[in-house]
Amino acid sequence: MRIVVLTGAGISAESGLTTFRDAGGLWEGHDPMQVATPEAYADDPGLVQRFYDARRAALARVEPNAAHHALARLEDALGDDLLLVTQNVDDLHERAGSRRVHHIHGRLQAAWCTGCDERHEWHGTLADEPPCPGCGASDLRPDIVWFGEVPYGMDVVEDALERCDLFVSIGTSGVVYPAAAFVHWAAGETLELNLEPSAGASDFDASRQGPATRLVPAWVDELLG
Ligand code: BV8
Repeated sequence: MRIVVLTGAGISAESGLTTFRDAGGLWEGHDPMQVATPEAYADDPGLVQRFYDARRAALARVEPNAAHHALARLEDALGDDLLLVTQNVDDLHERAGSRRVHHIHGRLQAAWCTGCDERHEWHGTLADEPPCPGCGASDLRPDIVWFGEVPYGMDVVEDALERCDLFVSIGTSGVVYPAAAFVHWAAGETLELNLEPSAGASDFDASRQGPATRLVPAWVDELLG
């Protein structure tokens, strides 16, 4: 059975990471629509860099939860028949043991040099304008897909959705595109697992409401028998 799973900020909520919406529309005290854009970065790079430095530092204080671990177990069982796509920029799927994680919105722990275009694993800060390990220029930005920028690997995602038997959306409000359109691209059955019905809940064949740490392990156990 070929499955595509999409996760959003809701799967990391019970690990203690603020979601986009539930934070009362603020991330680390900032309006994400004001901060997660190329214009905001051009306008005030220090503000944007400090915003991401704070979220990157927060990763050290949180752990993956039962939902992340259940998806790692699913990957062990399905191998390449599972494509795990995430909108999240945290590393909790990887730390739970998932090996193939498709970050369509980039990752907090990566830096992108706008000088030489190289990308680097990055666990420290960027607001202090460190030199690029490749070219030495102080042109490193967060390797994050901002609003108005093109998400990563959409061809792979689109292809997997067109061939899947099942598409499962977990912990996402369904307001950010193109991820919110995946339910329409999926060839197979569609299921939403979310704390509350998302904006696109009615487009799914089935939906279950509750915390991800309860819903996801139960769904994986049901699937694997
Ligand atoms: C693109 C990185 C073209 C940043 C992010 C109108 C005007 C302007 C723009 C647009 C527009 N219409 C469409 C657009 C395009 C725009 C967009 O969608 N805007 C929205 C706001 C309308 N999209 C883009 O610009 C994208 N690029 O379109 O390029 C293109 C298209 C196709 C192909 C090629 C090119 C780029 C979007 C990427 C933006 N970057 N992240 C960062 O993280 O700092 S998006 C950002 O929002 C995060 O990724 C975050 O994940 C996401 C919000 O979504 P969710 O993950 O769903 O989080 P949210 O808080 O909203 O929801 C959490 C859910 O969990 C809730 O439903 C809640 O109930 C649930 N939950 C909470 N707790 C739990 C739980 N569920 C289970 N258990 C729990 N315990």
